[in-house]
Amino acid sequence: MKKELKFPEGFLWGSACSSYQVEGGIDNCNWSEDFPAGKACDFWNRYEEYFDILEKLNQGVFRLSLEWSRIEPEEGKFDREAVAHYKKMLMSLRKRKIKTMVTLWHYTNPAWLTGKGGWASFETPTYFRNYASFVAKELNPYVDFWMTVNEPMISCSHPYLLGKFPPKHKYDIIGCVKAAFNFATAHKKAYGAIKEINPQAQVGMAENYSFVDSLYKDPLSKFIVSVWNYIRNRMLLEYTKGQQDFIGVNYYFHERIVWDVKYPFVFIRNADKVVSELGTEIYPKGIYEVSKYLKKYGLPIYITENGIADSKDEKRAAFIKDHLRWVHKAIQEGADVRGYLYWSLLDNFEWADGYDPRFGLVEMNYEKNSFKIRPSAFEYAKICESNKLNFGD
Ligand code: IFM
Repeated sequence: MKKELKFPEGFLWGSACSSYQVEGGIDNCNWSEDFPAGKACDFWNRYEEYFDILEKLNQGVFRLSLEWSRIEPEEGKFDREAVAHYKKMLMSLRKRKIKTMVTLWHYTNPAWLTGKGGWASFETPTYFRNYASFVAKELNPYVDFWMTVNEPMISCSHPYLLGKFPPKHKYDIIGCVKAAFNFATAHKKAYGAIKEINPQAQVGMAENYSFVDSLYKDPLSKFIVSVWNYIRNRMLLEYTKGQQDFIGVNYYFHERIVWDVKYPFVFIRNADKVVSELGTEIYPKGIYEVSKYLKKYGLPIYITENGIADSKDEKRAAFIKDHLRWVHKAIQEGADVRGYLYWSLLDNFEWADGYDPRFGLVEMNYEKNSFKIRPSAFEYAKICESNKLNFGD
């Protein structure tokens, strides 16, 4: 049976990327020594070619990030040429009538900030505010949505507890707590700095929200779910209340709390279910649960990331449609979701996992410096163009 799901008028369709993952030539940041990204997609030079693809795929919004280490390569010294380059990128999107979503910080710090203690230092929010203020003065006319920081909770756990991201500390609980506090403070300061320049600016942050659930329904499991849910999905929002104009949702995870001999860990992300190539469970309904849960904040919601590592492009089209079906249901039930940005436009540098995971609507051939639009991208383009989802075709 055919079924058609219409999205609200003006719903934004697009995709996202971040500077270090695509630009190439960034060698002055906290990642470049341990995890050099090299030339990446050479986005810095080839952005016009990639923006042509956005147009071809009927996308109306694009999310990119600014590289702090390019803009402020030395403490207090701002590079006007770098900002002018970003200005050209944003103007090109504008010319193409594509809305711009700009992230100020997506995992990378200028190298000089590492010497100052990075995100575990209480000075960092002030450095961040200065950077935000400089950038907002220069780029304000070309930005539709500002996002201060990307995935602050992941940026506390992975660098300070799990040792996966720089500075690769393990079980540094104090570092982790300090970073959480500093990210929230940095957001608030940057929010204020941008609003000083343009009180009408739309400013938010992108957080990695997870649908937290338990496998068993005993009181202890339920209690752990509520505590973990607070830490994972609420704490930062509560602390920055009144200083977010919209909520940016990056949705990838369904975390179940389990007490079971089969699973030696309390939190599992994959209970023998269908997984992506990175081993994460594919759980489309979670995007609905998260959107419904966030409804209580009374703010517009944008899905600022949702995507799958799928090198053969076998699961991507269904992945997008299945998630959108649940987004649609959340909207029907009152969640104010106003846009969906697929992660990512291009295959790119997936942090500690390097270049193997393939998230792109566009397949990169890094050796040959060439690229090819994947079939799933054209499926997504139909949805972007028609503003609706068809099943049973
Ligand atoms: O590639 C990352 C991105 O930088 C942050 N959110 C999750 C993506 C996929 O793992």
